[in-house]
Amino acid sequence: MRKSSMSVQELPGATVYRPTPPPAWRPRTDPAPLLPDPEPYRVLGTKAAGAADPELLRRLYRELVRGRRYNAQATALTKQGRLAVYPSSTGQEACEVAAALALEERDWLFPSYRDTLAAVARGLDPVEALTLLRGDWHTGYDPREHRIAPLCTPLATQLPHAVGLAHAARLKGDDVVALAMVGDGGTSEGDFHEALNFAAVWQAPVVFLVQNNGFAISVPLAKQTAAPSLAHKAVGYGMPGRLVDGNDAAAVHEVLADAVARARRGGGPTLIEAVTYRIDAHTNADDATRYRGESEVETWRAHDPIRLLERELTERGLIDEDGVKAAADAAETMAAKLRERMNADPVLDPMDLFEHVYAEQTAQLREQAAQLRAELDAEGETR
Ligand SMILES: Cc1ncc(C[n+]2csc(CCOP(=O)(O)OP(=O)(O)O)c2C)c(N)n1
Repeated sequence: MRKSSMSVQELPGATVYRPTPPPAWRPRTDPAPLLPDPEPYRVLGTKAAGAADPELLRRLYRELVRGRRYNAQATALTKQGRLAVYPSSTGQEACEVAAALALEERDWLFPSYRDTLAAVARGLDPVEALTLLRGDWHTGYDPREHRIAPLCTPLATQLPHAVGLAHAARLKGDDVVALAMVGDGGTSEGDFHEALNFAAVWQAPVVFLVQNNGFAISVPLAKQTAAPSLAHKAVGYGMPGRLVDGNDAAAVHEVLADAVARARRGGGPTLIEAVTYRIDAHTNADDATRYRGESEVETWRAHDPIRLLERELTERGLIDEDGVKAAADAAETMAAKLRERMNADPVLDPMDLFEHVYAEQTAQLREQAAQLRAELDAEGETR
């Protein structure tokens, strides 16, 4: 077929679309202050570290060490059949711990499946935090008591929940902040868009923390987005985007604490991208060697969150060998207790199958429940 040299605008009868802004049009927000810095914000190893609270740094260190041990223990429990699955956050502990410590007790955490450590660092019982991953049918803890939403497996669905809670709290006059955590892959979900859009329109007190750990299972970031950075996505919604070194616990804590304070005083939401790396495979069910090389992992090991913080503490004389040993010993004690408790078989009532699904059971379910009851009773009699 011969190509036409005519452009659309030259076609006879074609309407030429030339949008003309109405006279009152103007950008409602100056985008410049919303833009993230070109480089991730760092504290450790810089002059800014001098201003960091030594007690906070020591606490972050203890939590990072405990968190790494927790990841290793939980992964080992999958191999022993005590856990169905575990998505490790080894390498990402700084994000996990800082997220938990940046919140006040009255605030809410909305974690993803990878954020067990954040929940534990916020004070959740280490065994209760694993209930869902153990294969139990419920969450294992009372979200309202701990102000931790259930660890969320469907990607990004926790984000609109966080916005709804934060907006409702604001309408009620409660100065509660919601911190919602999501992975880089989760930013491609419609729920991410809807949550950020509503959060900005309503100026809801929400902080979105994206842990950019390089991969969504086997999909690297470059195949996930063409955005200059994930933090830049904030500008399109009209909220500030911040870029932080996700392995620098002091920097993540500072950036999160600023965003939480801003949200609490009515300044609206913030999107934070923490640049980090998932050292372990996606879960125990994944083989990461199929999509990334060991040399890449080694590069990131050199930028390890625990090593970075330990170096800072040691160089400034804020921790000595005894302090390092005490943190490791406390982590070992936690792991031993976790092993012991996870090795005990939970007592489950099969009749629970019929609970909490319908307010009023259907006739069919009542019939099935009666049948199971009879079978269990008969089994009990023959034992
Ligand atoms: C709505 C939805 N789609 C797909 C999946 C399957 N899935 C589970 S984890 C995952 C990758 C998510 O990657 P990312 O958001 O970067 O988080 P990470 O696992 O790296 O922490 C996918 C696609 C899911 N859980 N939910």
